[in-house]
Amino acid sequence: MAVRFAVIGPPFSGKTTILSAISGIAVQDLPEVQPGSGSHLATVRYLQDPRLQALHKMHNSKKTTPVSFELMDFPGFDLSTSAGRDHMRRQVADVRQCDLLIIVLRAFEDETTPAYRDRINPQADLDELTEEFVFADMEQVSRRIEKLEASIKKPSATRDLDKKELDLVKRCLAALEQGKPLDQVPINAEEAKLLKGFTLLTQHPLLVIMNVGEDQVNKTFDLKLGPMIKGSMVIAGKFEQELWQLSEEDRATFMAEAGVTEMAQNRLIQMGLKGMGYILFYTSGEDDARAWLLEEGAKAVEAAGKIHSDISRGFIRAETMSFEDLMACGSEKEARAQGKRRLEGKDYIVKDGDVIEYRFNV
Ligand SMILES: Nc1nc2c(ncn2[C@@H]2O[C@H](COP(=O)(O)OP(=O)(O)O)[C@@H](O)[C@H]2O)c(=O)[nH]1
Ligand SMILES: [Mg+2]
Repeated sequence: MAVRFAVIGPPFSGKTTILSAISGIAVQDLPEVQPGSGSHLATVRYLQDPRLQALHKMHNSKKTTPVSFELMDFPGFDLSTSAGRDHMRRQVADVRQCDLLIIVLRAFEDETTPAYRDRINPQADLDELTEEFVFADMEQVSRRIEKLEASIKKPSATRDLDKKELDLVKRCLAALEQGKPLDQVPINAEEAKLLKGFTLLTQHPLLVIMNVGEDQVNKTFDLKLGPMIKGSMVIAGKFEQELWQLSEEDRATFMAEAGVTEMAQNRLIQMGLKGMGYILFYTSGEDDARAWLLEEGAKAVEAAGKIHSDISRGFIRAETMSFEDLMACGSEKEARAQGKRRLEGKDYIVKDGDVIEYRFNV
């Protein structure tokens, strides 16, 4: 299962530039999802993961296997015309299939690039888009309410279930009408399952990227995110895109000059993982240093299943160290001597950065 980020926003905000800046793939080499569609898909191998790099170095591993993400950018949503809004509605089904939504807002100044609505106003662009998302969700929920109200009038095998769902969608509609995110709607486990099936836009984690010029990297923006948005970050899209073309040495020089301390790929993935509720754990040795994606709160035996079903089936124990402990000790052997390498059972809740070696028997 690949985790997919949707990159969305107004026209000319720099969505495709951001896709290139995060993936390191030049714009002309980004594959189009459908020829002429204006949307691109990039697979991002998270090679800049500092922990993975350190593990690789410590074990002198023959290879490194990072986690991969898919980034899909969409044509700009022009909400200034009804044709533009219709166009956005047609894109929504694809956006909803993504796990995380990233809104790219334009803050960079450039005379040669037309500005959406002839203005550079990230706050107005953000408010307009989130409002439109709420509307799109309200439409979807209202259609469901109509359907359920009709169906519960007749006796049917699903009538009880339909009643429960109707109650849930009505509460969702009420929340949307008040501009509240759906994760604030109190629900039980059964309802959570139902809700998941709706894949409403505002149910997704939403993040904001401010696409700025190189000279604005350390400027603070007074952007009001509102309750729907889980986080924001500033990226100099064009500048970051150009960094990939440089040698490591030149890159460091340019970054220092611009006051950029960490490349956007690393920052975005960190924020994305947090937004989606995922963590990374690692397996590492002479053959391979490898990062694995895991849902936050998952147990050691579930993490084992990500690697191979045999390992979860024949699970004996998980020999676990935190990345920090391993680095502080300098080797597995020393970590064991200092009691930092623990023997964990099936139910151990894996933590972000755990380095695990499984013992199993099949
Ligand atoms: N000066 C400057 N230009 C940018 C920046 N980001 C994008 N652009 C330019 O803006 C234009 C539109 O960018 P693009 O990524 O295609 O926007 P999209 O329509 O949102 O995908 C292109 O000519 C980019 O080179 C930036 O950070 N600074
Ligand atoms: Mg584009």
